[in-house]
Amino acid sequence: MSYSFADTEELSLLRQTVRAFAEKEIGPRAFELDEKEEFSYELTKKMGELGLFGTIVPTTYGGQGMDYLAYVIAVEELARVDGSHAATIAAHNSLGVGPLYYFGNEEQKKTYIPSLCTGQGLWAFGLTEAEAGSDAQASQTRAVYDAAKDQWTISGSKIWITNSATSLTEGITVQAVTGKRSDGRSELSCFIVPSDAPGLTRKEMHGKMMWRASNTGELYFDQVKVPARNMLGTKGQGFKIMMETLDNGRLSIGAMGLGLAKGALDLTLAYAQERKTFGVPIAKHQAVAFKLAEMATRIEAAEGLLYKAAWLKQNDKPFQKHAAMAKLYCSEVAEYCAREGQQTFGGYGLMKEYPIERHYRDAALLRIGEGTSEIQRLVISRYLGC
Ligand code: COS
Repeated sequence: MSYSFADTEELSLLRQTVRAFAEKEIGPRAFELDEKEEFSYELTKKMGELGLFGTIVPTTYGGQGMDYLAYVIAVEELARVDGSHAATIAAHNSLGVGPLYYFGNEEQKKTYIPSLCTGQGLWAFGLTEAEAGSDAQASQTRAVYDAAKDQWTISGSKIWITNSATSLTEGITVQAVTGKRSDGRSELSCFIVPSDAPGLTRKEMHGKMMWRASNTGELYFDQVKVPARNMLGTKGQGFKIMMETLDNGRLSIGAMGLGLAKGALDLTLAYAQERKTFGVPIAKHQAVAFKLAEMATRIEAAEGLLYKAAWLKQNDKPFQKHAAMAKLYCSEVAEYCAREGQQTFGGYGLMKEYPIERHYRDAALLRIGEGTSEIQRLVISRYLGC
């Protein structure tokens, strides 16, 4: 490991534990779940038992009290074996629990967070809409206040929301327009919406090329009523809550990219040492050896960047630029390693029963989800003062 701060006994033990779990429990089921596009309740429960829910939440709210580096390593080890299960954990921790923990008041934290730290409950992040993706301020979902009843009525829809359409989903943090700002832009606020709220319809989305065993939902809000105490943060703070949550989420996606890249390298190296052409293992041909060398070098650089970003975050230093860089670079390295790995596997790399094929598909999401590569470049360039 490149950084001594990531090389402690505790972190090594955590890595070994999550790796052993992912290889033993997830690996053997990943092909079938991907094929059937099935979210596994059983594996989700087991990931809960392992302590992968509520990772960075302090133990006072029922969480595991891990630091960010530990969390990143846990996500990385899951993604090394399977993107879908890493996605369930990454989305739940950073996008689900994150806003409740960082922006919830004491009562909200005590009410909602403990059951989300066990694997028995999931929470989703309701930002994206059909017409509001990269332009996240363009939400059309509206919330109207009724002073007589001291409640908000939410109408609209959300799309591509991870973990939102399972029977474990306890609620969603929803960004909605609550008025107009003096500069003419929409005033955006966030609401805690329980998944059983009357008027809320949650529908599983199918037909994804990647992360096929992770749950993705479409949400429809037909006059959904929530009491005023369900506002998260203050009126008009919604967009900042969403943006800060995405800053943290970028560390998770970086971890997924790094893990996927490492998984692709491990698979490719093992195959290249086994498979023979022209009388020798293909790893002995420079055409293949150089690919492996390039993959390993890019992985080392990605790891350094991601761990630095996580270290900055956990030490309360500005980390947002590094998080965007880590998300951008790790997702590119993941795609590179999956593609070069697939090339090395030749025809076998095109067959579904070879995990490298799944890595190749799963990598595609990383440059699109939680802010496209273009958005990361926009964010980084703004930090440079462009
Ligand atoms: N943290 C806190 N506040 C932030 C912020 C951040 N990271 N980024 C922006 N803001 C604030 C700004 O300070 C500004 O505040 P004021 O209204 O008080 O001036 C406000 O938010 C609007 O900022 P800005 O004008 O920069 O917003 P833009 O509409 O230009 O959008 C981008 C900024 C493009 C970066 C944002 O829309 C974005 O991240 N889009 C991608 C969304 C995304 O990742 N979606 C995928 C979700 S998958 S889970």
